Order: sequence, then structure tokens, then C-alpha cells
Amino acid sequence: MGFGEKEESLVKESWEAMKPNVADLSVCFFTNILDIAPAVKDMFSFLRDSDEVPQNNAKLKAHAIKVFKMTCESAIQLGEKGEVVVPDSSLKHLGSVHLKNRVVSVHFEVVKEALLRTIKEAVGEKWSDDMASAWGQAYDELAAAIKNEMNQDQ
Ligand code: HEM
Ligand code: ISQ
Repeated sequence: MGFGEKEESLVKESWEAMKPNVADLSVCFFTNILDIAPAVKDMFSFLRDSDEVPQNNAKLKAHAIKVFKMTCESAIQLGEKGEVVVPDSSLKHLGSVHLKNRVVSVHFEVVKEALLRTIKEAVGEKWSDDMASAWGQAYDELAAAIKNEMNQDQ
């Protein structure tokens, strides 16, 4: 299934529903990442010194919100333009941050799975295969754009 207006509106609708709760969801998102791949914890500067995912870590929250928002915006761009458009400099920046932190391909699958789980838990009854597929596609496009930058830096 391609990415069109329906997919865009599914992502937008679920993002609007999650927005008021995004602080808690960021903790949930991170907990899901660590459930799937515990070793990933040490990659994040704001988690290195703690034993569990901190409930009140401002940095973690700010980051998680960014990731959610970027995926959502990427979905909107995909719906409108048929491609991911992130300002060039910020994609370059993301490429270098992730390269520097030794993020590799499998990690992108971990974060994808964790993101989808988090949204599923957040939207409850609204969750559907179509919604999973819409967020999954938006994420994949964004991940591909970041990976592309990472490869160019090498
Ligand atoms: C940092 C987004 C995938 C690990 C960041 C930042 C953003 C971001 C916005 C903050 C950059 C800055 O400091 O200016 C994304 C998006 C992803 C993605 C949109 C996928 C589409 C991943 C994956 C991993 C990862 C797969 C590996 C598990 C990290 C780490 C940092 C980071 C370790 C640095 C955190 C720190 O400051 O210590 N990411 N990311 N990211 N990301 Fe990601
Ligand atoms: C950075 N990159 C990917 C996923 C993230 C989740 C929470 C906080 C920061 C992140």
C-alpha cells in the first residue's frame, strides 16, 4: 500500500490524540526501546548514569518529542509531496549525530518496533493495521534519509 491522504490523516489524527500525553509517552517509548534491546541504553548520554528509564528526565522527553514530531512531519510531507523533505542541514546533522553514536541498521528496526508499540498502547481502540502501516512507512522513509546521510559521512 502506498502513502496517500488516508495514511497522512491516520498519522495526524493519532499524533493529535497523543500530543497531550507526550511526556508520559516519551518514557513509554524509551522503555519499549530498552525492552527490545537493553544494550542500546548506553548509547544515550542522558541514560548512561541511571539504572532505569527516568520518569522525569527533561532531555529524554525533549528528544522523544522530536522523534515523534519528525516522524509525523515526515508522514505529512510524504502525503503531500510523495517524499521526505527535511531541511538539508538538519538531516546532515542527524546523520552525523547517529554516526557518531555508532547507530547501525538493526537499531533502526528496534526504534521502529518501539515507536509502533508506543503508538499502539497510546491510541488504544483506534489502532489498526492501516495506522501501523502508515506510521511504519513514514518512519521507514525518514530512517532511510538519515541512513543515507550516515553513509555519505563515512
Ligand atoms: C539523537 C532522531 C533513530 C540513537 C537524536 C536526535 C534526534 C533523533 C532528533 C537529537 C539530535 C541532536 O542532539 O541534535 C531520530 C530519528 C530516528 C532516530 C528521527 C529514526 C527515524 C535512532 C536510532 C538510534 C538512535 C535507530 C539507535 C538506537 C540516538 C542517539 C542520539 C540520538 C544515541 C544521541 C543522544 C544523546 O544526546 O546522547 N535522534 N533518531 N536514533 N539518537 Fe536518534
Ligand atoms: C533519539 N533517537 C531515536 C529515538 C529516541 C527516542 C527517545 C529519545 C531520543 C531518541
